[in-house]
Amino acid sequence: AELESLLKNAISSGAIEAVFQPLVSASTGTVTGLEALARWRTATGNVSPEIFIPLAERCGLIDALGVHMLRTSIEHAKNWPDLALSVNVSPVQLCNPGFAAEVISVLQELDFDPKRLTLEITEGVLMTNPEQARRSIDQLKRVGIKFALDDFGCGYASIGALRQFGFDRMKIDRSLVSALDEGASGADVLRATISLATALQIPVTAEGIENSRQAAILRDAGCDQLQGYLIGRPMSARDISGKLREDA
Ligand code: G
Ligand code: G
Ligand code: NA
Ligand code: MN
Repeated sequence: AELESLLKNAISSGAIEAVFQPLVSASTGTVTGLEALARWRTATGNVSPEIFIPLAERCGLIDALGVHMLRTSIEHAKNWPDLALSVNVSPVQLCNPGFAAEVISVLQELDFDPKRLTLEITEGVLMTNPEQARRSIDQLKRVGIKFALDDFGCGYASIGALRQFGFDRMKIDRSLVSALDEGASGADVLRATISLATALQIPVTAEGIENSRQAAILRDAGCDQLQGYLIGRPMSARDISGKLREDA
């Protein structure tokens, strides 16, 4: 209960910040987008999103946290006009009937092109509340927002769901990527997954790339976008601006 009121305070006071992790073109290595990730820094240390996101979901704070993350990351992204922005959305938010209208009004208020925005969602919501998920996704796709199916391969998401819900991109979970270091079958599973997505004309991002051998396998297997510590860690907005200047 105490953590809950601290979280509520952190959201309203702006103590929850966005960091940004680069998404690069697999063929050229150019940064084409950034994924916003939430960070909560307190006087006594950082609280992991693995703790405070589920907490926010349980205690009814995820809508406020989600809108805060959308706003702050868009405000920063206005400094990087050539890049796409990806924001994570909790299944709980997507099931809220007011979600789509709220996202659209934030974009209008901040004058941000919806075509630059990708919302990353995990598969859970597609099973628990498919009707509401579809309504939200359809409404947001109509204004030009894109959707990525996050953490693909670590749960039950089917290739069918990719097509059914109109996903624009698939993100391969980092557990599948790290399996490349553990034996030959890892690469076969990845190649099969990527070729199914490619057959549906859905581009694939691989996340969690930590070494150049993984990057080479994924590039050869047809991923068009790469992400991970090898390419860039999540960084403050200031560090991202510095990196972009270096790359230019
Ligand atoms: O940033 P990190 O890799 O520590 O994130 C841990 C988990 O928290 C990941 O599953 C990530 O998707 C999730 N997460 C991070 N930031 C956000 C956010 O702004 N919104 C939601 N819903 N999840 C987030
Ligand atoms: O669930 P989602 O894919 O949004 O989670 C992103 C999380 O993965 C973030 O917490 C981020 O810090 C972490 N992450 C990003 N790249 C790497 C990586 O190369 N290796 C590991 N271990 N974690 C990563
Ligand atoms: Na994500
Ligand atoms: Mn992911």
